[in-house]
Amino acid sequence: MSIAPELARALAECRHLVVFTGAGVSAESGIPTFRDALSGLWQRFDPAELATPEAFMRDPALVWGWYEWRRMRVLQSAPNPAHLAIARLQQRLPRVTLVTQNVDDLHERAGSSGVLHLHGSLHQPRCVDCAAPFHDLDPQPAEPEGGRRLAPPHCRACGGLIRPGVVWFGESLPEQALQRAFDAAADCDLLLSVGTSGQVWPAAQVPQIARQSGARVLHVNPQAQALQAGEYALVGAAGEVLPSLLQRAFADR
Ligand code: BV8
Ligand code: ZN
Repeated sequence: MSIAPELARALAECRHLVVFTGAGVSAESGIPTFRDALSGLWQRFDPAELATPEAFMRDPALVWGWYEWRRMRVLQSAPNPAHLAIARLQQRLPRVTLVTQNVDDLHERAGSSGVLHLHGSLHQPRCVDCAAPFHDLDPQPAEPEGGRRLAPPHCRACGGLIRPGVVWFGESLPEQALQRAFDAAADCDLLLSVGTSGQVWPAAQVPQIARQSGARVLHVNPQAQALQAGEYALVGAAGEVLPSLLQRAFADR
């Protein structure tokens, strides 16, 4: 992968970097993305069917089974070189704000800190009724018997149903995380967008705000995409591209 020198220099000399990640950054950890034609989870389920509060209230066992299956996949996976390169950026640069759409904890397990989760986390289930956090998740969730059904547990405090700690379609994003992501995008001089199709709102506004505020936006994605002024792309898998980019940027530092 040949990295344009000016992009490597822009990274090395960056005052405030925003890293904005989507499901693609976890792809090389073996976690299917939502929209990849072959393996995407979206391919297997109709999003309108499962990732909504209505679906959960209509069929809690179907939705809870899907999330437990995904949590099992995450527990069985490990951070890949893309997550590790991003954690290294946090150590090398003066200021890095890491914003993710992902609900896995692979950035944290790679050593990143202060991760802004715009869509919540698989590891923070809570009560539908009293919102109490639920701490008794099975550390080794089994593959739900017979497909995807698994009855959710009940809240220890009020007996309500436990739901996944993610933001479903139609639900608003955590206000503080979203505002901090927008503020960082407006302040940064470079935004690294890794592994996202940019189809989900309002998260998709983060790179837009950066570009409109005069920052350069560098996309890392195996799919080429149309670029606007101030946007650049390194077309390839994040687990290969990011280590090369860091190597080039910090080789003589
Ligand atoms: C809200 C948690 C309202 C759950 C998720 C029309 C216009 C604007 C908005 C809307 C609209 N119609 C509907 C909406 C609203 C809706 C929305 O955006 N819909 C989309 C589909 C159009 N948004 C919402 O509902 C949001 N809430 O708007 O609330 C409101 C307002 C006020 C008050 C109350 C309510 C909530 C959205 C959050 C949904 N939850 N996740 C779960 O995980 O199950 S979104 C889900 O998609 C995941 O979080 C995922 O991260 C996210 C985005 O997908 P990507 O991460 O980009 O993943 P994707 O598969 O799409 O792409 C992967 C990319 O990686 C690809 O480009 C691929 O090429 C690349 N890749 C593959 N391999 C690699 C790679 N890249 C690098 N390396 C590799 N190896
Ligand atoms: Zn409760």
